[in-house]
Amino acid sequence: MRKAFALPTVAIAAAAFPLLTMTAASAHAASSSYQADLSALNESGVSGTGMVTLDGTSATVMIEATGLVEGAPHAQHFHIGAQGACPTDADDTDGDGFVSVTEGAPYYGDIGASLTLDGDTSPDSGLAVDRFPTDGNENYSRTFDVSEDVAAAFEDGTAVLVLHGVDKDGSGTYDGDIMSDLDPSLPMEATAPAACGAFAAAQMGATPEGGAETGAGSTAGVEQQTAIGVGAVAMAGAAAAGAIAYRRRQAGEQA
Ligand SMILES: [Cu+2]
Repeated sequence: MRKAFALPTVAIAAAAFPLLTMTAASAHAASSSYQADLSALNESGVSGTGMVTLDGTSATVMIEATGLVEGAPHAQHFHIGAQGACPTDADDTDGDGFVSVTEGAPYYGDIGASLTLDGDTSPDSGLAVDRFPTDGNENYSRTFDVSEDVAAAFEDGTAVLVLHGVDKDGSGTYDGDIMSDLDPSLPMEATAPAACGAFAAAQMGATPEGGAETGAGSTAGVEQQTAIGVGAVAMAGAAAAGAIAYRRRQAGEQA
């Protein structure tokens, strides 16, 4: 019985070895992936996830979020240059009932990139309300070049995803007497942060599929998956061989 199991053990080791080789190769890939889990601010009820694959300064950005104000533009940015963290509703230091962009800045910093639907993505488009998503349930995807500062912020852990715009009084739109700290012609509801999440390096398995069209890194990911598949088949085969050998041995003993 010991002899029957020895062969499958060798087969499993052989199947596992190419998998380890592929994982090592993937670690040298040019692109890096980052994930931000969004937490609600200003009692927005917003939740979601941001995924970024960075290849040099080319960023492929995917955001899925629910609970945003339907039919109203929500500005969204990479904020950089501070702690790489998010405020909480307790950070309403001026007591006006909102955590404003100004009150959040010590945590997440200034705008590094504007995640618009089209056109310019620089900080200059920070309040380009006609080019931001207006869906209550957002599904954003865009690839564009970010500045060296933004790319560096992802690498050093200070990049933060912030979605703005919250209907705090439940009127169905942005309104109210308190005006924005960014633009006094806009209500505070239009610019106050609705959700925030700090980016952290993502696991290989969490790489967004949308990043697959660019770079050698994603190709390596596909190859790695293939290797896993081959390895799994080989292991299943080895297990089956072991089971057959075991049954034969059992049958031999009973006969
Ligand atoms: Cu912002």
